[in-house]
Amino acid sequence: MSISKERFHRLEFATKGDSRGQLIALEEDRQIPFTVRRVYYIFDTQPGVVRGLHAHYDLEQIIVCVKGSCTFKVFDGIHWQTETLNKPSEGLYVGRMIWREMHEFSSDCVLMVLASELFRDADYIRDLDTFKSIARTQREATP
Ligand code: T46
Repeated sequence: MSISKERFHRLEFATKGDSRGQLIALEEDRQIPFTVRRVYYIFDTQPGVVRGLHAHYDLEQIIVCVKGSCTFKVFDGIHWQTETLNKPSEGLYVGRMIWREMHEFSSDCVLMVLASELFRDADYIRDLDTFKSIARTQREATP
């Protein structure tokens, strides 16, 4: 068993290549299933660093490794899943209430993130046991 595709999945983007090079376009309601309210990027991550280590109550994101590589470990409260990103033509959709950790950043890694909401500290769950408990409560409340 793995995390439901509705909440977490891999995406493949069409590359518009020609003799000059490559271009990838991400458009709302096409590749992006939400209105993009924020874009941020992560780069210069130092060797051995683990980032993330949190979940979001409400945020949805599309994460693209536009350069280099990095490994995501994600957890829905039941299943852990590991996905490596190493192509600008692939991305991850990470829905609500998914714990995420980013490991094994290459030194040239640039992660671009498209987010459905503005930055809000109160949307973060930063403790794994708290996340497990909230995820369990939400599962039990779902018919
Ligand atoms: C996520 C993963 C993939 C802001 O001021 N605005 C922002 O939009 C963001 C994302 C962060 N910040 C501040 C908050 C911290 O002081 O930047 C600092 C580093 O953020 P954080 O430690 O949360 O970074 P990561 O790499 O652990 O996690 C980030 C996102 O926060 C998170 O939503 O899913 O990237």
